[in-house]
Amino acid sequence: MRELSPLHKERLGYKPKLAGALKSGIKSIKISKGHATSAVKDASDIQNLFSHVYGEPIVTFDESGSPLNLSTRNVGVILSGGQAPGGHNVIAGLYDALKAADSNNELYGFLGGPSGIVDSQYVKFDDEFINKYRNTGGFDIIGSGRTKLETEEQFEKTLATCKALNISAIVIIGGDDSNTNACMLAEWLKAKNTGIQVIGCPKTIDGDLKNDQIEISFGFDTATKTYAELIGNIQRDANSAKKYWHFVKLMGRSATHVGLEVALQTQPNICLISEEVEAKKQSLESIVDYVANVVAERGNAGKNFGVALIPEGLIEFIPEMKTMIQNLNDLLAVLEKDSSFANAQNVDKYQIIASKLASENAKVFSSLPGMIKAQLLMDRDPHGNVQVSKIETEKLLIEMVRVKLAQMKSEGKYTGKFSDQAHFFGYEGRCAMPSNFDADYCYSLGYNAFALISAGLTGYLSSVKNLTKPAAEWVAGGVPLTMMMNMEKRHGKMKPVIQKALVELDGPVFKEFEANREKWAKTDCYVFPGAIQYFGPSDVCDITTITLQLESKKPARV
Ligand code: FBP
Repeated sequence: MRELSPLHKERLGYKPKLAGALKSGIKSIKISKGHATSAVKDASDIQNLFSHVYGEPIVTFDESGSPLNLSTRNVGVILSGGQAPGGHNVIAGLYDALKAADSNNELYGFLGGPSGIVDSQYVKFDDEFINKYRNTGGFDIIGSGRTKLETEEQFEKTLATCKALNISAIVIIGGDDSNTNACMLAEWLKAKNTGIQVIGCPKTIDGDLKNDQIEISFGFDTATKTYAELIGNIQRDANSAKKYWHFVKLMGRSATHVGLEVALQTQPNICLISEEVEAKKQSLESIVDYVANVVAERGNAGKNFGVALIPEGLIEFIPEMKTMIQNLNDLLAVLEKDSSFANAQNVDKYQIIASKLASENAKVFSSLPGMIKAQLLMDRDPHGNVQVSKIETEKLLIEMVRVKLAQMKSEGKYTGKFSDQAHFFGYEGRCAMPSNFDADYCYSLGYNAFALISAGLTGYLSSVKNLTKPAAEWVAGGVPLTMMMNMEKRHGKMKPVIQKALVELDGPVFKEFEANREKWAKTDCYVFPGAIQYFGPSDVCDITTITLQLESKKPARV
């Protein structure tokens, strides 16, 4: 039996391309500092809450400037939140920089996410360990988790773990919530004068941790290419058999960056954009009308097939649903403590809930099929979010579209036949073998994180920019985490959080989609991207997403 596939074996030997200034090696890197920064919004609140790490400058690595401090040190690393292709390469880049600086340096990996550092569960990396994971997908090197690092007790335990292992810096690889917590930890450790630094790395397939300084989070490239391959295959199948409408829910907890990118890569007949639904205050009924009209128009032209992309987070962007879910969240927080509710049958729970929700919300809740009601009652994640990956929005839409089409048929407005297939693509993409782009980008982010540590910084996010250019032209540096923060309501209280980047309806990516969607709905313009290629011409293997390419042309906001 073979232990590794031929491709896996070959990829272990891939040498990731490093960003320009990092290429000469950790010992030659110099740092330049810019001006003091301020928070993107609510600056005085953020400054008060993060008085020790607030306002630091953006930094850039290049060949001039001040040298780094490469004294011997131990570093710890944590993978936090959902998997994203390339995480192993962040750790490999960090490890290589750390060992190149001083072979006595040690890298510790905390097991199972942030809880690993609190509970002091760890491994120590060596060459043999790291080499088995180079350029591979997944987070299985040390595992991940969604524990929120935020309490005094967790911070005390983190400090104790660091002291026991003589760790002077922690790298947290995570999304907006994890990096918000990284900033809180950096502030706490600095306020206590511990000398322990915290550096974040921007991770999430959702692509919503980005701003003027961070062009894209890692994993988005590989995940969208993986989904685009699968959607392309489905489109070809639909176009061959000509008998099914495929409704595909695509991951992306809140933002529709994944759906939009996949739509641009594949040109499906329908792609719903949550942010547009919210902006236009579209009701569930009007969304169903839109989808049914596209199906009907195609069906009346003899095309009883098509592909519709549904964003995972859609349900929370439909105004009446959003209001109902907020009311439901508050209610469940109270009912959770009531054991008679916890032990009740689902049908009884629905009645209790309907009787306690505000009347408009009760109406919306009661109108949903039992399957969706049950899914809405499932546990929230540690950040208080509904687990949208478990809500079968694609099936809800199929059912509602079927009813609408039957009505249209009875009115003589629809002469076709509707036969459906439902899919959910999410986990299929989160652990794919990283594309060359993600392998290179992640390795650079990890290597760069060690440069930030060696520059004595804390509360920074590792940044690599100019990503649509060849890696030799990428610009490495760091952005203060406080610069990306603002105050938002969470669990009924105002909290400091990294601002999530939703799809901008006046941005070039949505505009490109908007200009084409009508044509894609009526005619069959399907594009079949095929599988990610790792070897071959650079314009096939190294290109990044359409999103990044379109956004790189947009003038920077001041
Ligand atoms: P992160 O934000 O932590 O990167 O995770 C994103 C994601 O992949 C979402 O797209 C999805 O809703 C969620 O994770 C699902 O994760 P889980 O299975 O832990 O609920």
